Amino acid sequence: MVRSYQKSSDAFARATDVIPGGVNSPARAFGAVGGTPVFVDHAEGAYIFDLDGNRYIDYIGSWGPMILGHAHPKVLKAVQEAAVKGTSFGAPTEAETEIAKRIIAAVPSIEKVRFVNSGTEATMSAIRLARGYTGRDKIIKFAGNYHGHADSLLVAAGSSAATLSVPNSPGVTRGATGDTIILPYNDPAEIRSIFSRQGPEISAVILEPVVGNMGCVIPENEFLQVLREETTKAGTVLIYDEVMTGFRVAFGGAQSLQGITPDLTTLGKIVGGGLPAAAYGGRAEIMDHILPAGDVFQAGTLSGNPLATAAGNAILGDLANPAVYERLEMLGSQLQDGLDRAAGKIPHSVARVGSMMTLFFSPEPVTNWAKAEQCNTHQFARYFHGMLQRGIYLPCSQYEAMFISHAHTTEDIEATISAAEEVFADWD
Ligand code: KE4
Repeated sequence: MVRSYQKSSDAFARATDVIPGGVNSPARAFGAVGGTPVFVDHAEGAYIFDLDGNRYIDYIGSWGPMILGHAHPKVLKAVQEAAVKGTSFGAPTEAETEIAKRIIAAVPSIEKVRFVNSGTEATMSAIRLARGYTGRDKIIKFAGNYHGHADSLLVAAGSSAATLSVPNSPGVTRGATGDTIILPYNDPAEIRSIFSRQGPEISAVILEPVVGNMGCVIPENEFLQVLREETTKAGTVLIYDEVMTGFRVAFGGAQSLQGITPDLTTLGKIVGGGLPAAAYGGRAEIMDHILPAGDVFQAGTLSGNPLATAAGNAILGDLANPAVYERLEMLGSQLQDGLDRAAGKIPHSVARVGSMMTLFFSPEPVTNWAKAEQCNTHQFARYFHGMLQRGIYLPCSQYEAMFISHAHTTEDIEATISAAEEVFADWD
């Protein structure tokens, strides 16, 4: 059955008249795979339904938040009960204290936490805090890691040996990026080298502790150990950007799997249950530098708003059950094995941590951005559309992770594997 996308195509044409590119975030625009995005009518559990009535097994999950599945009854009930009491006050509520306590209980490295409205705000604030706390300007990030669109993080490796960076977007000034150093991911020697030369100047290192934004890339243990050792030695703030991995790969985030204690952690996506919410937290001694406890400025009209905290409290309450992550691991392992088998002799690798994973069309395992760039993105686009036609909704880029939710069933996983087998069957 060839699916019709006519209503989505018409909706996209109308959207592009009034919204740049027809979307409110570029990740949604199918730019990397071609074609026009499907417009969603509604979603429930593991499924989304487009305007043309097509049902898809959803592996985007709103790019991470939907770990319990769409329109989860507990989340809906919590939001509805909160909404009738008012949608925003600009004044403190006890729900904010409750969700702060839940996060602190789940992530031992977090002693105090501040809520904001997006992962971008969380990472931008954490970096400002690290700079205010240390009195230093330089920061380190890693090629292929994405931390939102704050100016200082919109950088690409410069012409030098990956130490100078240049803006990678018009509108970002050299002043904004001049203190940002880019290193290759999973390269302990580069960390040792930069810290031997510039350690006392470096305020913070920020990383994705399991990368989602070049596809799922897993850190090597030595890389993490050297990072923690060198940042501790230099008095540099280690920021674990767990916007994607927080409550995703484990209830305590990637840091709980890796035995690393970062100084600050950023969270997002899942903590708002799909509503706009994110957070940054860490050692009280650092966090107490944030206004009004301290003098590092950060503010937000809707930060900690009652709808997002209601949704967040509901979803974190359910995620506190270890059985949730046992099921996600079982489903993830089943899908990884099935996709790996289905891809057969096509050059590929599958990387997975829990319920986030990526099938790379790569000649070798992807451990950093240089290797990720070798992926055959044309093959990915062909795979993406073949799966879409068969009712499987994958992230629309080779450089994004796919997510399984607790609402997915083994039948969904089997259907996904069968679809992949059909897609690959006629590849020469
Ligand atoms: P937001 O500002 O989009 O809430 O969060 C930024 C961010 C920060 N840190 C990490 C590790 C992230 O993955 C993100 C955002 N992730 C992308 C998907 N890879 C969001 C999708 C989008 O931009 O539409």
